[in-house]
Amino acid sequence: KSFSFCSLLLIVVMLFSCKTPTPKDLAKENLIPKPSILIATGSSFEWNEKTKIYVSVEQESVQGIANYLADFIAPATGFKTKVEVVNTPASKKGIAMLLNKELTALGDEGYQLEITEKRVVLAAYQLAGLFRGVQTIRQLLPAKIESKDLQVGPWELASGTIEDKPEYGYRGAMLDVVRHFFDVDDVKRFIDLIAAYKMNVLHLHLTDDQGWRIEIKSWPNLTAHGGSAEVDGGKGGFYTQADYSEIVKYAQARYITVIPEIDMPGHTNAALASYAELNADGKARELYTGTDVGFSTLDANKEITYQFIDDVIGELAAITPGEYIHIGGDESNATRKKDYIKFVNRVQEIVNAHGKKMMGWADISAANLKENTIAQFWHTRTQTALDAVNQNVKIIMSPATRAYMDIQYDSICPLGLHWAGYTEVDDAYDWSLESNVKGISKKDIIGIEAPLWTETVETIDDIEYLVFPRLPGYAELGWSNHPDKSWEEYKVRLGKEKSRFEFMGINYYPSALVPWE
Ligand code: TNX
Repeated sequence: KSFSFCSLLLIVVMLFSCKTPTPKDLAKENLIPKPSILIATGSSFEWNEKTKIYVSVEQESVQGIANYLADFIAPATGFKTKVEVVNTPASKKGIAMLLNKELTALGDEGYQLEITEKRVVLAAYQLAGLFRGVQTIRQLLPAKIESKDLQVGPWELASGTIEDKPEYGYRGAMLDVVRHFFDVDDVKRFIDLIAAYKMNVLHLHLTDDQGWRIEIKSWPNLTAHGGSAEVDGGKGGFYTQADYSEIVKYAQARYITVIPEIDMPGHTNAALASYAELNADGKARELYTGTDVGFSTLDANKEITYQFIDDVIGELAAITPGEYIHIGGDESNATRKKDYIKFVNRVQEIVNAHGKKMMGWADISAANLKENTIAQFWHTRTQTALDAVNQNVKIIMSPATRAYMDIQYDSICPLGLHWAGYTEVDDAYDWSLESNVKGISKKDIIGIEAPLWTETVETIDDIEYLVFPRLPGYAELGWSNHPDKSWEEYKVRLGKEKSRFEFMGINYYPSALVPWE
């Protein structure tokens, strides 16, 4: 009797250990952005409750990303994946995460992913590369991995090799937190959404006519008064410096740089309402809740203006680890041209004096720019970009007719503006950074940014509706370098993202141009 029990046990044990891996085709997996090189080997790796993530004893810094991955898969799988520090992670059965000094060719954000039946080895030259690679692992798992609730597996990754790195070093999105204010949790959600598609910059538009959203300790009325309004009479709001630091830290953990924008000399009504002395006539302006542009200006000929800017930039630079401070500079229609030039030249000095480089909307190319300044092209007036390039200034591409996420998809879109036409999902994808402006070529461009202005956007659901499904396309335009890139091919991959969007809880626009599956 005991013999038959033992043999039964043996058979059960054998059945479990001999379970053959499911055949899977890595080439058929849905990846956005599309990776540079992918070789499929037809089998799979199964992540189960016993799988561990291994990091090297000499690379403690990798643990943060290993923990991020373990935490990420926990809700849907129910697995409590252990992160173990060992001598040779890549020799273990399981998931290995390694930094490799020899992989310089991958740059800061590239990664290598090798998946066999026994193990997954993710290697990169830098931590940011490991983080981007983790997003690939995430997309290789079934879409339900995104669920916050427990799901039934199996959790298999198709086997093969991926070697991947971005074409452009700057891939960002902008959120206007002025026209309508969004709290720290909304911004974190926004960060998570852009991180999933390997973006690396969050540009925060912090000040405008309707509001001032960042605490400046030396000028407290900017937020006390200037922070109290928004478009259509809402109560506004602002980030304390501690809130801002929390956002920066959250972004940093996702290898995303925050670039804060203080828009000037135009788009400054909130500041002009908060401090009478900043106005040319010495009289404080009323708070503004409309959506006009181009009516406000700081006074380029008053010394207090520069004292003010020095204080603001000084406080902001001290809590901003990234290299850049964005000074706006757009639509300064109420500023005389010679004043505008004088103003931008001086603000550039101030930004540099606080150890930062300046970034501005390409309108700033009217001034004398330093070569380390960056110009963000947005307007249909391409001359602004050409003037910047003629000063050896590099360009970020944000053409309003292609990359503005606040532009309506079509004429019946319930949200958004249409001053730059309509931008359906195919228009958002079917262009290239290099060929958008005649006279500007690849060497002049450091990347792409998709801005979301929020005149019509009030909730995180509104944000998601305009951002998705356009954003994955912008991410791919900045990351992938496929000569055969086409909307026809891309739209199929985008359509397959449907269930992932749903498990992520994204309120996306179900464009009729996409074959949603
Ligand atoms: C123009 S784009 C602006 C913003 C508006 C946006 C609306 C730019 C640099 N300035 O002030 O919100 O259009 O699409």
